[in-house]
Amino acid sequence: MEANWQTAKSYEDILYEKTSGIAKITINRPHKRNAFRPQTVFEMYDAFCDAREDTRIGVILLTGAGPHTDGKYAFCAGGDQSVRGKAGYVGEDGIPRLNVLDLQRLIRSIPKVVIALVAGYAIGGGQVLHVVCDLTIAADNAIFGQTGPKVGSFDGGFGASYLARSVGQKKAREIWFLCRQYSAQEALEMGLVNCVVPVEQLETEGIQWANEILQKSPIAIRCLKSAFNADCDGQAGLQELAGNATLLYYLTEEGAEGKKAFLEKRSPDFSQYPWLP
Ligand code: S0N
Repeated sequence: MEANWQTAKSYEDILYEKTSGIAKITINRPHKRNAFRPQTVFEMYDAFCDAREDTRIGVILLTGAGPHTDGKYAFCAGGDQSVRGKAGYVGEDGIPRLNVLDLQRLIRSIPKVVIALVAGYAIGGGQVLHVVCDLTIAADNAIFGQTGPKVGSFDGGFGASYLARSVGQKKAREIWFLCRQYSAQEALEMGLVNCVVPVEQLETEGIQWANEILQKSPIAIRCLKSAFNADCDGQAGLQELAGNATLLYYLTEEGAEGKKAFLEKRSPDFSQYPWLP
C-alpha cells in the first residue's frame, strides 16, 4: 500500500507529512540514531498539536528516519547526550530542559491513535517514546532497551511505571536494572509491542492498521483511549475521561437546552428528558 504523503510543515529535525486521515512524524537525525535535542522535541510537539487540531486526521504514525549511511536503522536513541548539560538538554537558547516529558503527556492525551513504527534502535528516552504510544509495530530489526543507569539518567515517570503496566513489574525492573538490549521477537513476547513485521513492510503495516482504525467511530476510539489512560493517569486521566463525557453531553439536546435557555433569558425546561435508571 503506497501512501501519497504530502509535506504538512517543514522543520529542521523532523519530517511532518499527511495523507488521507493519517499524519506521519519522522525524527530526522539519523546521524545521531535519531536522538532528540530540545529543538527536536519542540518540533514534534508542534506537529502533534497540528495533528490534534486537524479534524481530518485520526491516526498519527511516529517513526525514525533511516537507514543511516552506515546501513543502520534507529527509531530514536533518546536524549542527545552531546547537548546534555547540568540540568537537562540544552537548546540554542542556552536553557536546559527535559521537554520530552511534555511530549510524552501529549502523546498519551491526544484524542487520536498514535502508532510507533520502530525500526532499529529504540533506546533510552526513545524506548520510552514508543512505550507511551498507543500501539507499536516493530520491524524485525528493532532493538529495545534502557541505558539510564549506565549513562547517568533515568525516567521514573511513564518510562518506569507505565512500562511496568505493559510488561509487568519483574520485566520492567530487569529492563532498567540490567540495561540489556532486546530483539523485536523478545519485545513481542513480553508485550512491549503489538506485532513484528519485516523492515520493508513496516510503513505499509502501519498504514494498514491506521486505515482499519479510521473505519471505526472517532468518539468510541477517543473515549476508549481516555478510559485506558484513566486507569493509570490519576486526576489527569479522569479529567480526560470526564472531558469526553462533557463533549458527549454538549452534543445532546438536553445539554443544548441549558445553553439555549440562558441565551434566551428564560428558565431551562429539562422536563422532557428522563431520569434514566
Ligand atoms: C543506540 C546505540 C545502541 C546504537 O549503537 P551503534 O549502532 O553502535 O551506533 P553509535 O556508533 O553508538 O552511534 C552512532 C552515532 O550516533 C550518535 N548517538 C547515538 N545515540 C546518541 C545519543 N543518545 N546522543 C547523542 N549521540 C548519539 C553516536 O555518538 C554516534 O555518533 P558519532 O559517529 O559522531 O560518534 C548507541 O548509540 C547508544 O547506546 N546510544 C546512546 C543511548 C542513550 O544512552 N541514550 C540516552 C538515554 N537517556 C535518555 O534518553 C534520557 C531521556 C530524557 O530526556 C529523560 C526523560 C525523563 C526523565 C529523565 C530523562 C533523563 O535525562 O534521563
